Amino acid sequence: MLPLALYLRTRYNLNPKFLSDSLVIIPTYNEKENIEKIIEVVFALPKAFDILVVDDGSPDGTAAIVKRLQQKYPDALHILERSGKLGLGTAYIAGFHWGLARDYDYFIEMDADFSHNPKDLERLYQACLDGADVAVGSRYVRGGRVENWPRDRIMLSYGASLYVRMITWMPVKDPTAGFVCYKRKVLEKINFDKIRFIGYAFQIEMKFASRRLGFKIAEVPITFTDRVEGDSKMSKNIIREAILGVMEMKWRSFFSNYVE
Ligand SMILES: Nc1nc2c(ncn2[C@@H]2O[C@H](COP(=O)(O)OP(=O)(O)OP(=O)(O)O)[C@@H](O)[C@H]2O)c(=O)[nH]1
Ligand SMILES: [Mg+2]
Repeated sequence: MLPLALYLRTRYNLNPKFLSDSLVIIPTYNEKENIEKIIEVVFALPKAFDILVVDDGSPDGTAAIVKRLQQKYPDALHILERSGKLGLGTAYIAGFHWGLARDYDYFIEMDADFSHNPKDLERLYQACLDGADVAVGSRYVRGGRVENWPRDRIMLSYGASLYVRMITWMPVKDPTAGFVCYKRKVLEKINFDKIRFIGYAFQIEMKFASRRLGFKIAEVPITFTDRVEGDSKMSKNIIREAILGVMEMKWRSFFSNYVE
């Protein structure tokens, strides 16, 4: 199937939907500097990935760029538009629902800002083929790296991962990672109504839920690079949400799982 996809793509500039079993979900808020480039890089990979952009009404016109590109990739590029900035977590959940209603087997979360290298998509996918239910692109396993982040941002991120591991006992070295491949069966099992976080801590909770439900999580070392273009959306609120929220999440898990 793979060589056929490559042939059709290079020879006829086709990216037929039926050839892709994987959906890359990219949430966007004001990513006009990055979105076109990242879409092109994903579609230039040897393996066929479909893309769903979940845009929260970006004032900078990110959605219009995606819609223009849809004319070039009508079968493989999709967009879900929401009315305003509703948070990363709910953007992903909307994307999961969209993809689950279609016949994808693998769902990959990826940022638009090139912090996640699209070339690693295939390694995450491969880890799932090799037996993981959830493959995490990890900065903090052997071979993983962070590039261009100021020291305090690395400390914050690494500190957060230690804190999460201490509270949750989750054997995941990079629990806040946002570059993750989920098998369909994981997303089918998790009841998204039980996911409380709507901001960045959503990433922690998704891994926690997967683990709580007995799914196998593997970490794949990646190099994470700070965004070069566009603006950060990180804020103090995000950090506040996470500190208490992680404790609450652990507490709740004694009484309920993520199914009902
Ligand atoms: N749809 C949607 N996307 C969001 C929202 N918040 C952030 N994003 C996107 O989620 C991805 C990750 O956000 P970033 O701002 O890169 O967060 P970060 O990597 O922690 O911080 P910086 O790289 O320093 O900006 C990017 O593609 C953002 O455009 C949101 O509320 N809704
Ligand atoms: Mg980023």
